[in-house]
Amino acid sequence: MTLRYIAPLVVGLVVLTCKTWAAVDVSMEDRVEVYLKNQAEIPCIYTLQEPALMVVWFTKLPGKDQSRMRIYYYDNLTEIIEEGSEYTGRITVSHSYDPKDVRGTAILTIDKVELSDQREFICMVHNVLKESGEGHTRLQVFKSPSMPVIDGTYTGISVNEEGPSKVANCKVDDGYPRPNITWYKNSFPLQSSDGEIKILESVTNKPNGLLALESQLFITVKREDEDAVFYCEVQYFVPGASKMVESKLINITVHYPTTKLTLSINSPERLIKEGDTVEIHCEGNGKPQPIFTFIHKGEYLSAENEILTLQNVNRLNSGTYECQSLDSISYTEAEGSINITVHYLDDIVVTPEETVLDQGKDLTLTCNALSSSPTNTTWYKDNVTLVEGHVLELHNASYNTSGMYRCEVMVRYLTELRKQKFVQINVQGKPEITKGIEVGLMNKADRSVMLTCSAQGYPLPNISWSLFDQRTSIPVPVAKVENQNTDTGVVSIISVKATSELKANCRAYNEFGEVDASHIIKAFARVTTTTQATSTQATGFTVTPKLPQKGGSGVAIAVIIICLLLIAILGSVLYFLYKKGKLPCGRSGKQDFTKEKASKDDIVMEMKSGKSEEAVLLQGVNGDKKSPTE
Ligand SMILES: *[C@@H]1O[C@H](CO)[C@@H](O)[C@H](O)[C@H]1NC(C)=O
Ligand SMILES: *[C@@H]1O[C@H](CO)[C@@H](O)[C@H](O)[C@H]1NC(C)=O
Ligand SMILES: *[C@@H]1O[C@H](CO)[C@@H](O)[C@H](O)[C@H]1NC(C)=O
Ligand SMILES: CC(=O)N[C@H]1CO[C@H](CO)[C@@H](O)[C@@H]1O
Repeated sequence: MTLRYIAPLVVGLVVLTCKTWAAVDVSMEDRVEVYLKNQAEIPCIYTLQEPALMVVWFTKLPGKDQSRMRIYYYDNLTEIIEEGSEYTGRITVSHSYDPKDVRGTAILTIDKVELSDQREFICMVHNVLKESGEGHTRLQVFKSPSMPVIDGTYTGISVNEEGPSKVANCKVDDGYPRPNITWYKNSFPLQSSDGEIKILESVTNKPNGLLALESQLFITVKREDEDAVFYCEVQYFVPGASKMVESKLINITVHYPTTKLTLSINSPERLIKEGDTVEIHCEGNGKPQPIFTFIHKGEYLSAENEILTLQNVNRLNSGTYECQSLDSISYTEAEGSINITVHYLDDIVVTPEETVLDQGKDLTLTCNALSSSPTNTTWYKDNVTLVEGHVLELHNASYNTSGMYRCEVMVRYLTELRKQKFVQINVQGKPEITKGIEVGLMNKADRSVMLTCSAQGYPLPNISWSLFDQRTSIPVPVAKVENQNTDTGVVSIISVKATSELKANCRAYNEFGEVDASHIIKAFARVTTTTQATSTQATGFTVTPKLPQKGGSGVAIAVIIICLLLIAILGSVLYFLYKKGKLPCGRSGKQDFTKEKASKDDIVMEMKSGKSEEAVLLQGVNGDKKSPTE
């Protein structure tokens, strides 16, 4: 006997000694348990003074007649295993006798136990006096079932179903004897109860004698069952024990009607402005989601079921949006709504529209734009903030007050929503010449200079030029005039050839009056090729102070130093001659000398000006070429 078979034989069995008041005392186990296809051993123990004369094993046939069939015979001479029985070739009996204990044992071993072996086995023992005694053991066969297979109802079970609905199905196969199936919901076992829970079981006897068991669970589904966990557990007997196995866990889909609708906007943290795209979501508290309908101002809107998309909204899209639903099973109606405000900012209106004012006058400008929400208004001029608020007050208007003003309106909590408007303010009055006549650089090639006259005023002044020869007072024709309008005035430019001393006059006028400025243009030195340095020096002294030649003063200083040296040499020669008494001493001689010196210089003319801003002849010598006008 291997250990494997001892265990089921011994464990958990009630061992009954079959004490019949027979001549031979035989004891057997009441029941022997064994797995299908395994080997079963059935011991038969007798008490005799000598080994048994004869041992016979019978089986009791199933059925009513309870008739016995001999399967084995033994005496001290022969051992017979009955031919033609289902045990032929499958059974052996081992005999032993222990004289000390006066006890003998005959063990029946059955190979490859079948379900049909589950029956009673009888052992009959004869003593030498041919008296007998017998015992019997029932052989019990076991087969563990397959793992339980669970299947839930995934299509969705409505809480509105009348009575219990099928929730799950649990199957086990090939077990023996009949296993039990127990259902669990959230770890609590379920039992059939009136109306709430129904469990249907069906057992199938298979041709091989094994059993298949199927259990169906029906419950009256409630809403909270959508979170419940279901499983089945199989209990079955094995030799000497009972075991249980759980199926995997399942959830079920519960359907319940929508009673409440919740509406939301795709980005609720942002305010909605005109031009935005808005998505309104409608969600029911039921399952599955019902069919939704959206209504705004009494009109049905087309939506992609739970989402209503509003493209490029405007202020007319503001208001209450209703969502309605109808449950297709329970016909439960539900309703919800949401309010939407589409913010807007209209075009800016600036008052007064007339923005021409007289010098010295005051003007109050207001800037407003209709909006759905509080706004911030700011006035700017040349990108400098003037005032934060609707009202811009201009006092004591001057030409500096003229210019382009900008008003910006911004929705306070929605800064992307902003608009601006430009306003040109014109201060009207008599023209003003801003800088007098400005003289440009000399063009060496043709000795021309540009004269610029800038005037401000409104209406924009006209500028007219006139030129006169300073000596002869004969008018000189004015060549090309170039006028440019600025924000607040006019700039007029002419080009003159300064071949003789000229007087230029610039007159600015409009309907409020006129103003003049004049300027003396000195003649320019002619540029000669032979005495470059001298002529340049002369130019430096005589031409307008804007002469560009940087080297002029250096050359002039060098020339003066040379002259002074010549004078010193001449002086010493004269002094020598005077000491020698060769020359008469008198002022006339020196004067002659200086006249001669002056005539040597190639000076054509010297500028004279009635105005203080004119260049002074000898300024260049002191290294300060700049005139006060610069
Ligand atoms: C199955 O259930 C029955 C009745 O409750 C019980 O007598 C039997 O022992 C159970 N079987 C198993 C294998 O647990
Ligand atoms: C207005 O401005 C002018 C010059 O800009 C100034 O002379 C005058 O005092 C100002 N008047 C007032 C009332 O400020
Ligand atoms: C300025 O000149 C324009 C044409 O050049 C003329 O139409 C306008 O009347 C003049 N304005 C005045 C104030 O003379
Ligand atoms: C060896 C042995 O025990 N032989 C016995 C077999 O049984 C007969 C009676 O049936 C006896 O006489 C033998 O002694």
